[in-house]
Amino acid sequence: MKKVGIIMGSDSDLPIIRKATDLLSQLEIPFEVHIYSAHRTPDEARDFARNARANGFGVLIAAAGMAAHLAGAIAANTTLPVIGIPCKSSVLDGMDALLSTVMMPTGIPVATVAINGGGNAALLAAQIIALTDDDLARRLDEKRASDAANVLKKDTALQAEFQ
Ligand code: RP5
Repeated sequence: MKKVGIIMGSDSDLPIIRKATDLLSQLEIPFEVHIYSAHRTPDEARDFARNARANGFGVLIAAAGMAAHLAGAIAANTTLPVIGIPCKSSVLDGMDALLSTVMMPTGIPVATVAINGGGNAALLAAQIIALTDDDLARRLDEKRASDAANVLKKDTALQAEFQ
């Protein structure tokens, strides 16, 4: 199975990334996690992206906050699909990172998830890997069914409380 590569701009982004790594582990998808910054370590970020396909990755997830150029910089150096996670920082509530990540020029796409959307980034990566992996597709179907059953269980509890 192809690996998912996760890159974050700073270790301060780790709480958001944990939502992704937890789900990837649960779905039995191999992954690597790195701290490379578009601004602080641009050479390492570029080299990781350029070598990612040859190194067995199928999808890359890039998470960064503030002037978040990481996902775009990674996408500029690979034709693997890149999923961007805009991270909320102490000012501007993550709108800075959202716009920096989502507003890519034509030719260099970044599939941007919600601010702090580590969970959906992992699920989207899993869905891309599952295009060529039927066992993973089945695990994704099972998770959907299990998530839906959990919501309906909560609805049943709510009906009991308010009847
Ligand atoms: C970005 O700046 C990082 O992705 C992080 O979200 C933000 C702040 O980084 P630190 O100052 O916490 O290292 O590059």
